[in-house]
Amino acid sequence: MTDFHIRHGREVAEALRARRPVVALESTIVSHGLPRPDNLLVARRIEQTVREAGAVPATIGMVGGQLVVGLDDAELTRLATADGVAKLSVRDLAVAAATGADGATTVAATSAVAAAAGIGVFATGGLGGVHREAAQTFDESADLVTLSRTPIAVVCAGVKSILDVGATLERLETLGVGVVGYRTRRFPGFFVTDGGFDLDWSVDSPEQVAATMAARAGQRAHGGGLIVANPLPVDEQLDPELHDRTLAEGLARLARDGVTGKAVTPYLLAHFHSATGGASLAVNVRIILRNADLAARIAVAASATAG
Ligand code: PSU
Ligand code: MN
Repeated sequence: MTDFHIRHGREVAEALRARRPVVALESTIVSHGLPRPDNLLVARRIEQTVREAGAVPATIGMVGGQLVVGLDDAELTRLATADGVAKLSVRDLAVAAATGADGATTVAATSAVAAAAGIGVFATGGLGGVHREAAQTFDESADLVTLSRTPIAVVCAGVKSILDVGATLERLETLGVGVVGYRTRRFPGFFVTDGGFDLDWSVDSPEQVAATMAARAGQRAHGGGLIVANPLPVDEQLDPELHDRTLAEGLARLARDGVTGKAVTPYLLAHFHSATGGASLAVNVRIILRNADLAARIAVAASATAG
C-alpha cells in the first residue's frame, strides 16, 4: 500500500504494526554531511537518543538498490564508509533502485519514503532551501516542494546561513509548508540560535506539535509537511563571529572552485568542519541529538493521542 518498494527493518516493522512511536532519520547527513569517521559514531548516537526518549529509530537509505526503512548496523556502516554512495533526492530514487545503487536519502527523499511507510515524525539537522544566487541559478532544494505534498513533521534547527534564509521562508509560505518555532518566535540559523527572521507561530510542548499534526491530518487536502524549528540554546551555538568568517570564506571558495548544484551543500559543510577545527562539528552533533530527542518525544505524544 505504499508508493515505494520498501524493506522495513525488523524492529521498525514491529513498531509500526503495534503503533508504537517511530522516528525517521535521514542518511545524507551521515554519508555527505558529516566527516568520517565521526559520521558513523554520530549516526549510532542519533539512534540511541531516539531510543532513550522512548521511540524506535528508522534510519532510511538505499542499499544495493533496495530502499530500507530502518537500516541495521551493517547497512548503516556501509552507507557511512563506502565510496560512491549517491546523494538521493526524490527524483533519483527510481533510477538508483533500477541500477542497484547504494544511496543516502536527503530530507526530501527521506520525508517521502517515511510518509509512505506510515511514519509521521522525522528528525534531521538542517533543512535544504533556497541557495544564495538562486535568482540566477534556480538552485532551490527539492526539500521544500517535497514537504509541500508530504504529511510529516520535520524537526530541524532551521536552515544554514549558507542559504538565503529569508527567501527559503518565503518559498515555504508559498508552498503551504507549516513552520512553527519550538519555544521561539525566531527562525533558527542552524549553527547560530537566531537566523534573523521572525516566525508567526511558536509551540511549547511535544503534545502541541502532536495536536498540530493531528489537526493538519484533518485538513488533509491542504496538509503537507510541518517544520518544527528547534534552536540551539544561545550558550551552545557556534561563536557568531567565527561563523560569519567561515561562511564568507566558504562562499568565496565555492565560487573559486566553481562548485554548483547538489555538490554545494556537502562542499560548504565540509569547509565549515575543517575551517573551524572541529568546533562546527561539535555544534552540529549537539543540534542533531537535540532534534532526535524532541522528535522522539513528539512521536511518543502522537502515539499516545492516537491510541
Ligand atoms: N543541511 C545541513 N546538513 C545536511 C543537509 C542540509 O545542514 O546534511 C543535507 C540534507 O540531507 C538536505 C540536503 O536534504 O543536504 C539538501 O541538499 P540540496 O541543497 O542539494 O537539496
Ligand atoms: Mn540544489
